[in-house]
Order: sequence, then structure tokens, then C-alpha cells
Amino acid sequence: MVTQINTRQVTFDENMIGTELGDWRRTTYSDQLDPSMDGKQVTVMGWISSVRDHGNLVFILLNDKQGQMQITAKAGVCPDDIKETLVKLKEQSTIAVKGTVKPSPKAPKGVEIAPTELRVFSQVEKIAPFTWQTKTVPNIDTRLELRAVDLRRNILQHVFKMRSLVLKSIRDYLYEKQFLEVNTPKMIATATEGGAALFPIFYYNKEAFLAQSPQLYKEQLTLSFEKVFEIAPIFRAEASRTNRHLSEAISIDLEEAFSDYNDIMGHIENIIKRSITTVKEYCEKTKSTDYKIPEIPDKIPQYTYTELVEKMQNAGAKTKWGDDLYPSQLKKINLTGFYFIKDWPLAPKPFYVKAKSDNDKTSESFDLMFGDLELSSGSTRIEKRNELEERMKNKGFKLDAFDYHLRVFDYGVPPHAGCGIGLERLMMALTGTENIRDATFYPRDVDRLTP
Ligand code: AMO
Repeated sequence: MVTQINTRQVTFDENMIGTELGDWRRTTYSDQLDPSMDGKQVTVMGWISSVRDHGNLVFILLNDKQGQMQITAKAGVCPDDIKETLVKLKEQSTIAVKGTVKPSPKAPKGVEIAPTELRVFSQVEKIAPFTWQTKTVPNIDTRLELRAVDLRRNILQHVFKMRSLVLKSIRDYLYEKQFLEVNTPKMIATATEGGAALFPIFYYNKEAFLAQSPQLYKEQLTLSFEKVFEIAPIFRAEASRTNRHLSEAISIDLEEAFSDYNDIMGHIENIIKRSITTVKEYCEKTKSTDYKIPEIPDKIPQYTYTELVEKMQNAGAKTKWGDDLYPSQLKKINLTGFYFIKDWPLAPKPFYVKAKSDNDKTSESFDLMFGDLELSSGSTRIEKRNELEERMKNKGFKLDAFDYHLRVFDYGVPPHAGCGIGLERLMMALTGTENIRDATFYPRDVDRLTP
């Protein structure tokens, strides 16, 4: 039986050439091919990266998620229909080939595949504005408009593969330390943090919000599970256009009973060390040299807020005790790499943050920094209901709205501490990525709600 493909008027013999996946399944990824498979029949699938037509010989480079392989169609060996069809296919068309493996020293993996059957699933009509090899595209919006294709570029492929491995290494660490992975609601009735604005949503006939943090829920869960973590989106209506703020970011949140902020800084140190090892191993294995992997000393330096404010003032910054430490001011004292800023003023901190026992103007809190980029913040929390209520009243919160939270504190909330680590910012630090959008699959910011 013969089928007409209208756009190209190519005659397809369905025995050799088809357009549907049907019962075809891949037997082999590109990285599994090697010359010892000489004569073996394989089914490979992927995207055409290049077509070179030398008349009697047609070379196709085919990409799959593991790498690249070569299909060689030789006149007299390869059925004519297949050879003619392959020549006409444009880059990035999606195909499957059944064929025989042959050693070929010059081809990727030292082998080529001689096709005997072909499936053409989707023929590309447009030339994509970027290919696997494109390293930079001047306008990021051009890329984001066609994000799924952009994400195929090798430079981003590595970032997202490292992101996945880093997440796994963090999960492994937390499981080893006996944290329980949890999920908390993302549609909530009240703010938890103050500061960043919330996204309002319709919740049946009421106003609700997208959660800016799992803060109160993770604290509550220390009462039932002691050690919990969550890796999930946080939503922040950030009006600023910067290379480090998203409206929807992924936060790695930990909360641990019977511990304080020093214990949490210890966990963070271990997490960062593992993450760096993970990224290093990946780059070595894949011979990727495009990424700036940071070094980490055995102990991440810790500076108090007060100490840094003095340093900044000595360096000419206008920062006063009590102010936030803005990147532009922090730059003046040239701190590089990872470091903690601890013991922040209590007043601007959220209501759940505990005061230091020897100085109630400061708090048991910290930020993990990388240069002037904040990667994480955390603290020891208040576990006593009356103290919590006092702080909330001082900050002008209506206690009624938080009754669902406060009532838990009548039933033995343990001393506890925790932190939130921004995953995208962590990946920026680990890979030297300058724009947070390049550590995010589909970024959401003040100007972007699609794709
Ligand atoms: P905080 O508000 O400091 O703390 O957030 C924790 C970490 O989340 C990341 N982050 C963001 N990343 C990208 N875009 C944003 N708009 C954005 N906002 C925050 C940062 C930041 O350090 N509940 C506390 C955490 C805790 O104490 O457990 C909290 O949310 O890397």
C-alpha cells in the first residue's frame, strides 16, 4: 500500500516508511551504541540534527536525550525510498529508524546505523531560531517565547540536568537525616510572611491567596513529625524586574524540632557541599566546561549582621543598624562565595522568628549568601503561644485570622527551627548562571505569564 504525504509529495511505502509510532519502541539510546554491536538490529528515535547529502551517501546526525548518533544511508544498500526521504527531511524533524549497527571509526560512538525501515513522525517546516549548539541568543524573550525548543540547547540541558541531580542529592541528604517529605496547601486564607505581596485568587465565593511560603504549616508539622521538608512553589507578587526575582519560585523548606538556627546552618552547609560535589561530578562526566562551579571552605564563614553593618559603614555605605542589607551596599565590602549573615535585627523579621536570649533587639536568624545573592533565610522559631501572640499584635496582625495556627500552640509545639532555600538561586550559584530565568523551566515574572 502506498501513502501520499501531501506537503512534500513523497511516496511512502508503508512497509518501509511510516508516519505513526504504532508498535515501534526504541531499543537503544545513542549512548548505548558501540562497535561491539556490529550486525545488531536496533530501533533508534530522536530529532534530526543535520543532513549531509553526498549523492550515493547520506549522513544523518540524530539526537536523542542521551546524545548523538549517525545514520548512514548508502546507495545500493539502503532502500531508495528511505534514502530519498531522509535527504528531504529538515533539521529537528522527529523520526525513528530501524537498522543494522556497523562500526565506523569517524562516526559518534564509533558506529553508524544502516537504515532498513523509517518512521517520520513530525516533519519540521520552520527552521528553529536556535539549535542544540547555540550558546547565546541576545534577547532572552526570543528564547522564552519558544521555551520548549530553547530548552534543547546544550547549555541549558546541562543546567536542568544538574538541577535534577542537585534536587536528588538534597532529597537523599534529608532522607538520611530522617526528614519526612511533605506537601502543604498552596491556596491559603492569610499571609504568612508580611513583606512580599500576595497573589489573590477566587476561592469559591471567598478571596484567598497563593502561598508565599509553607512557613506556618511546616512549623505545625514539627508537632506531629518532628523533621519535615517540602520542595514546592512559592508565589510572590514581586513588582521588581531583576535577574534574581521570580513571581513563582521553587523553595526547599526544612523544619526541625528540638533544634535551633545553628543546627539548620549545619544542614545547609552539608547540603551546599553535596550540591557542589554533584555539579562537579556531572561536569567532569559530561566534559562540560561552560559552568563556573564555586569552591566551598570546610566551614562556611559566619558574620553577624552588626559586624557587617560596621564594615559597610567603614567602606562608605549609608546603611544604618536596622536597615536591610541591599546588594548594592553589600558590594562595597566585597564578600565573595558562600557566607552566613546571622543575628539580624528582630524588628523587621517575621512574627515567628525568635529573639536572641541575651539581646532582644536581635534575632536567632540567618541568611545564606553567595556574594550579594541571598540563597536562603532561616531562624529559630517561637514555640510559646503568648510570645507569638505578642509579636503578632506588635506587627498589627489580627489574631482571629491566625486562630487555625495559634490553637496548635496549646498542644505542645516543640522548640524548632528551619529555613527556606531558593532552588533557582542555588542553581545560579552552583553553575554561574546570571539570570534566574535560565534556572527556571517556564519563568513567571511581572511581565510574563506565558508560555
Ligand atoms: P524568604 O522570604 O527569605 O524566607 O525566602 C527564602 C528563599 O527563597 C528564595 N526566594 C526567591 N527566589 C526567587 N524569586 C523570589 N521572588 C524569591 N523569594 C524568595 C530566596 C530566599 O532566600 N519562610 C521563610 C524561610 C524560613 O524561615 O524557613 C522565607 O520564606 O532564595
